[in-house]
Amino acid sequence: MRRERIKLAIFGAPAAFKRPLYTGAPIVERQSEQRYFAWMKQAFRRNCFTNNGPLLQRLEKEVAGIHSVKHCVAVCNATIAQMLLLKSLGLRGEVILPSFTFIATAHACLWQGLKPVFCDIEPDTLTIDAEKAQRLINKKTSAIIGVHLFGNVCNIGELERLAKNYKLKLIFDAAHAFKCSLGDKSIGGFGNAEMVSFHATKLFSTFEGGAVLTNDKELACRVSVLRNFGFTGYDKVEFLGINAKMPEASAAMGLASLPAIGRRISHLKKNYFIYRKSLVSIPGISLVSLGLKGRSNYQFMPILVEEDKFGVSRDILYDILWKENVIARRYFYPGCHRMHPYKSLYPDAGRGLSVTEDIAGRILCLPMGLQYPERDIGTIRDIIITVHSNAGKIREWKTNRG
Ligand code: T4K
Repeated sequence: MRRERIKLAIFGAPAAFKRPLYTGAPIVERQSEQRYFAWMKQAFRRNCFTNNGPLLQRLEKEVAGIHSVKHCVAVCNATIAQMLLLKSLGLRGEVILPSFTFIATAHACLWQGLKPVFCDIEPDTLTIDAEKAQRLINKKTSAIIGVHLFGNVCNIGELERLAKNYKLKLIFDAAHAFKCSLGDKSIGGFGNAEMVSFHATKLFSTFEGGAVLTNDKELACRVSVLRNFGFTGYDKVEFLGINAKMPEASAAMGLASLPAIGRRISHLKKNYFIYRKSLVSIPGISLVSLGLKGRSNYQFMPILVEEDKFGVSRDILYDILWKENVIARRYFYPGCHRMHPYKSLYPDAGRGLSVTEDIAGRILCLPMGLQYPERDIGTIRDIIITVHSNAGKIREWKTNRG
C-alpha cells in the first residue's frame, strides 16, 4: 500500500479535484455528437419527430440484433417499459423482487397495483437469491423479477426452474445490463422479457429511454400497442394504453451512440481493472466482482467498506469523497423496503433481508467513465488511503462536528 500524498479538504486543504467527478456522468464522444446531428438532420428533412418514426424502427432493429432477440420495443424510459410489461403480462397479486435495486423496480409494480414482496440477494453477485425467493412464493405470487445489478447477470437457471415449477412469469430488470451476457448468451432473451434503460447515465443512452426485449411476438405486440394509447389502427383503440413513445430525437441519440459501445466497454473495463489494482490492498475495502457468471459492461464501480478494518464507516468516507469533489453514490442504499411508501405499507418487509441490510450499509459506487483514469483513479486511491491512515483523527473530527 503506497503512502498517502493528500491533505484532506475536511481539514481545510483545497479539494483534490477542481471539478466534480460524477458517478453516472454521461459518456458522449465527439464522434457520437457529430453522428447525432447527422441523424437529426434526417428527422428535420423528413419532418417526422415521433410516432414510430424510421429512426426509432432502425434503433429497435439494431438493439434487438445486438442482443440476439427477435423483438425490441423502445419506449420513453425503463420504468414505463416495466409498467407496460407487467400490464401486458396481465399480472395480479404479488411479485417477488430484490429490495436492493433502484426504487423504480418496486414503483413500477405498485403503480400496476401489484404488491412487491422483497427478497434478499446473493452476497457475491448482489442479485436476487433464488433459494430465498422460493420461500416467498405463495398462492398470490404471479411473477419473479430479477435485476441484473451493476451488470452482474442473475442466477438465471435457478430462477427459470422456479418460474417453470410454480407457473410464474419471469422478468428481468436489465437496466444496467446493456450488452451483458451469461456465458455466451446475451441478456434480452431470458425469462418472458427483459427491460433495458437508455437513461443519460447509462452505458447506452437515448437521453431518456428504455426498451422491452423479448422473443415473444405476442407480448412485444401488446407492449407496442400499449405505448401508443392502445391504438390498433386509425380510430381503433382496444386496450387501456398510455403515451410511452420514444421520440426521433432520442432514437437519433441511440443510433449515434451504437458504433461507440464496444470502445466504451473496453474503456470502462480498463478503468475497472485500474481501480481493482489500486484499491485491492487497502484494508477494509473490497471490490464487488463484476462479470462473475458472464460478461459485464463495467459501467459501475461498486466497492464495499468494512468499518472495523478500514477505520471509518462508509458514510464518513462518502462525506469525505464529496468534499474532495469525488461524487461517489450509495447505490442502492437503504434498500426499497426502507423507503416510502413501502416502509409504511409493509413495515415487516425487511424480515429476511440480512444480506441486503449488510450490503446497503457498506456499498459505495465510484466514478467510472473517467477521461484520465490512471491519474484520477490514483488520486481517488490516495484519498482513500489517507482516510484509512488518519482514521482516528477523522473519527475525532466527526465526533466534534456532531
Ligand atoms: N432499474 C434499475 C436497476 C435502475 O438503476 C434504473 C435507473 C431503472 C430501473 C429505471 O430506469 P429509467 O426509468 O431511469 O430508464 C439515476 C438515473 O436517473 C436512473 O436512470 C438510474 N437507474 C439510477 C441508477 O441513476 P440518480 O437520481 O441517481 O441520477 P443523478 O441525476 O443523480 O445522476 C447521476 C450523476 O450523473 C449526477 O451526479 C450528475 C451526473 N449527470 C447526470 C445527468 C442526468 C450528468 O453529468 N449529466 C446528466 O445529464 O438516478
